[in-house]
Amino acid sequence: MSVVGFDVGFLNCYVAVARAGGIETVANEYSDRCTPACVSFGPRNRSIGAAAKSQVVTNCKNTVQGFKRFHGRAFSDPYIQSLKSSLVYDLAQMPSGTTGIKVMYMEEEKVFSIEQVTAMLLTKMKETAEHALKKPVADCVVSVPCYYTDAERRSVVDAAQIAGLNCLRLMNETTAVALAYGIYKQDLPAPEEKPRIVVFVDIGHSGYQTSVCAFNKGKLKILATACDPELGGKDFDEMLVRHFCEEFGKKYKLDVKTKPRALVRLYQECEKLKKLMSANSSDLPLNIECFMNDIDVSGKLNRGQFEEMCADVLARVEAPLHNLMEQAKLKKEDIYAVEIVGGASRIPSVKERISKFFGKELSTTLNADEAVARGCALQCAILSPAFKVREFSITDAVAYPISLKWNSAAEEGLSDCEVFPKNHAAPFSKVLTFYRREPFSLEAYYNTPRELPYPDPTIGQFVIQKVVPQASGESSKVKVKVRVNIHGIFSVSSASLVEVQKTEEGEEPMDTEQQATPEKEEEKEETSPEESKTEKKSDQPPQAKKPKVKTKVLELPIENSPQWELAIDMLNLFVENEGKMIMQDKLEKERNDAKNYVEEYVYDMRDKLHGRLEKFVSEADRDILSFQLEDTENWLYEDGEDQPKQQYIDKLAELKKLGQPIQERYMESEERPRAFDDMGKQI
Ligand code: ATP
Ligand code: K
Ligand code: MG
Repeated sequence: MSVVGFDVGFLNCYVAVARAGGIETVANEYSDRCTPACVSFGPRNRSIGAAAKSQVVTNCKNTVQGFKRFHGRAFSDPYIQSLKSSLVYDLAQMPSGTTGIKVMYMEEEKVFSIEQVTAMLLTKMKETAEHALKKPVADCVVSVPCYYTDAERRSVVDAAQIAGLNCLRLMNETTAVALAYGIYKQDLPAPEEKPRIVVFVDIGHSGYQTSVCAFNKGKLKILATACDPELGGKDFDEMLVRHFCEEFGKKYKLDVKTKPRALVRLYQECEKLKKLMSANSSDLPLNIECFMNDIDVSGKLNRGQFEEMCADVLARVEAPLHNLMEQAKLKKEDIYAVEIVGGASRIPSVKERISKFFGKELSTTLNADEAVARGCALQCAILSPAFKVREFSITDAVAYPISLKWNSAAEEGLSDCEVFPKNHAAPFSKVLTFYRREPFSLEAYYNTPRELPYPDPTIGQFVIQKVVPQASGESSKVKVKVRVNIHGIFSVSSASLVEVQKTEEGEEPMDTEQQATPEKEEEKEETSPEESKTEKKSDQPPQAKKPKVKTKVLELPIENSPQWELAIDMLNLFVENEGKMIMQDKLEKERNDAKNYVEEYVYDMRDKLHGRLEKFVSEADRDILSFQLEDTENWLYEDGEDQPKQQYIDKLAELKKLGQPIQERYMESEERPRAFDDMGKQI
């Protein structure tokens, strides 16, 4: 059992783990707690995270960033098509119609699905967690934006599986933040008291999420969420890039947009400048050497000018806040605190807007970068039977209203019904009743297409199979359980047919009211958001006056076809391929390490031969070894630059054959006087 939380950000990822001391965010191999969401493909291996980010400029066409927004989207999606031209790497269509990326890897052109790319990132984060915990990691909780649709969520669950992870929950980012906020609070109102209402705002690189949450002792409930999936730090970068492209166009006659490499560098410098401006309101410089055509460029900007050019972006901060308060039907006075997280929440003018809207100071009690990962790790700890944490119940909210439609039995065309309205508690199950003689199909869809950050409102098709009439020829009562599960994904989780076996008076049971309206649903809401234990398998408890009915419940198979589902054989293939690529990276690392050992030995021995080893080697032997060291050094820069691992191992052994005896003589002479010393002490 591992207790791990992963914040998979658009730009920055964080890993938090639970250890004896509590929850902590852990650092990667560069001693950095932030791992860039970046994967770079090379002729021999992949680089992931910080190592990949350092190749953004040098290997720009094969280094992918900003792929979080490709999940669960068709390649033909207008959004993907509009993004394509602004990316320095290529996209491609997967056989299933979803989005993939096209790169050169192992000297071949390869297309990877978005699930595979995110899996690569997760592989890296998994290693970071394993290194910290010193044991294998599988169980985890992964964050997703609260505005993610079903298809996007399923795609992330698949990515986790490809990385060999067992994702116990996909957690909405703002809900993770709410948990990180609430679980340690000792002074929350008692369960029967008026809850404490807190607004959470997360503004990252790509998205802007807000939620309003009600806290009582031992529980939290998300009341509403409102988002702008297209507002974040990147939009501010965009404005800066546009500004400097124009300026450099005039000043240096450079067309930056034509050179991907220059553009990537400009983005990097603009992001740095934007961060500096958060702390500094005076004029700040932007200098790039050898920017394009060997020209050095420079410019400057201050915060006032920055805010002016970002006026349109800043104007979008308020709308989701309005929307949030309207949905929750709350007044500003009801809000106890407004907690902000996410990197872009550090921009002074963003903070100002939010603070002004609520008419109060913002709280920054949480770590703006790590709160999401910490919340995920806390959730994982709660779900893990092996870990003891304070009881805390988490009720999330459905992001978009979900409806079902079906062909009515009476052949009156389509019927439909909203099963989960917006902000309905989740996870949650409901039981619907249908009267049918034959198999039937349900289509689930989001009924507010305008709200969706997605052109296709379809969630999926679900066919209830093996439905047959009763022995009497009447329609059968079919109970269908629909669910928004712990990941926030809709499913038809089970279906059963109630078979009437016999009645005491030999009569058919009549439920006239329901028979008259065969398409009417009977909804059974569970009191607890978790799977209900009280649900009865067969209804109609025997009553004295009514004929006695004996029923048998038959489970029915369901054919699930969620939109953009990754086929199981593809998933298995991706799992297998990820394993192969991990192995390839490992081999390549070993090869590089073996090469580095040779290099280190050459430099180390050369120094020592003229230093402390000098007295322990004859002049003739020293000359031979010196010559060999020099020879090896030259080899490393020429033929030896790119050789199989064994070549380096052999080379090192060859050098050691001469070097080792010298070192042994030195060690011996070092040891001898010390041995005498020890003996002296004993006497
Ligand atoms: P998302 O939540 O959209 O998936 P993310 O989690 O990767 O993205 P964060 O790490 O929360 O995003 O934030 C990154 C953004 O915050 C970047 O645009 C970065 O430039 C910006 N940022 C970080 N620090 C500052 C700062 N001091 N001033 C201004 N912007 C900042
Ligand atoms: K992040
Ligand atoms: Mg984030």
